[in-house]
Amino acid sequence: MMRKAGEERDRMGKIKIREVDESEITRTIIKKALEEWLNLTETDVIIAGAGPSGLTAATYLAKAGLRTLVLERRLSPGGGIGGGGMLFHKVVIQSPADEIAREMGCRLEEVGDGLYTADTVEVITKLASSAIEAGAKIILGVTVEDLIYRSPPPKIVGVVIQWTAVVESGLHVDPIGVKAKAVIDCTGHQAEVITVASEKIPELNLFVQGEKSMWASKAEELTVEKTGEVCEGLYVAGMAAASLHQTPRMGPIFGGMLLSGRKVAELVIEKLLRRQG
Ligand code: 48F
Repeated sequence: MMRKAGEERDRMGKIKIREVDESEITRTIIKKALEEWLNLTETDVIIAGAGPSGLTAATYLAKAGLRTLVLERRLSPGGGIGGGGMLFHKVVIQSPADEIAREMGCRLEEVGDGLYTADTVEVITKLASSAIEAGAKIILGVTVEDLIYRSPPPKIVGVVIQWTAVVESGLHVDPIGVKAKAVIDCTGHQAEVITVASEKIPELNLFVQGEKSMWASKAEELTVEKTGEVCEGLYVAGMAAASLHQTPRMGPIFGGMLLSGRKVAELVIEKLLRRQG
């Protein structure tokens, strides 16, 4: 019988599993989660949304040595990747974003000159594990519901967060604030963080116009072009940039999301690391 190192069996050959006390499990979870949260109350970069743009940005930011926290409302990363195209389990990625996907470990199948496809679950897991291995922290079940700001001149210095379960229950529970040197809205089509900023910080003069109808190529190009700093401390990437700047949607092609995530990471790195020497 194959026996793994450290695996003990009783006389009947049954695997002996370590006994655990319920309170030990509880203590471990609370202690370790709180230890991490205490270190996350003030960080370098907060990314709202763990879709393709957010996960890509997180990988490059963490690789550059910035303390990067990704807050995702749902209980799984991936955003719109999981739905593929109308639930068909494939996404399409075009050059030059295939290089980014490969760098993250995605296996791509070439289906045309410079056009590639990949399985949705593979893209989600590889983007998420790249971000984690680079050192980013992804926390699920947390909704970014507002911003922390200073003025004048207006400057974003953090986010206001709440458990998604609390938001959805409708209970009145005060949220908490987490500070960061840069906040990136990667919340997708709704551009939720920028929308809150436009409603609650009028001096920013922001207006979220909403995306236009589909035009895949133009949309990919413009999403990357419009990715960038919105005001001091606040950045936008992915479909949130399309919503803010009223550029077209592109459907289930993801090259622009990866390029947008990389671009916003480069801008933040430039601002936080290079310009400060
Ligand atoms: O929607 P999503 O995938 O955004 P993206 O990175 O990519 C867009 C594409 O998936 C696709 C497309 C082009 O290929 O059209 O739609 O721009 O990921 C956004 C993530 O943000 C989370 C949401 O659950 C999703 O996983 N999210 C949205 N609002 C919040 C949030 C919020 N307020 N706080 C935390 N997470």
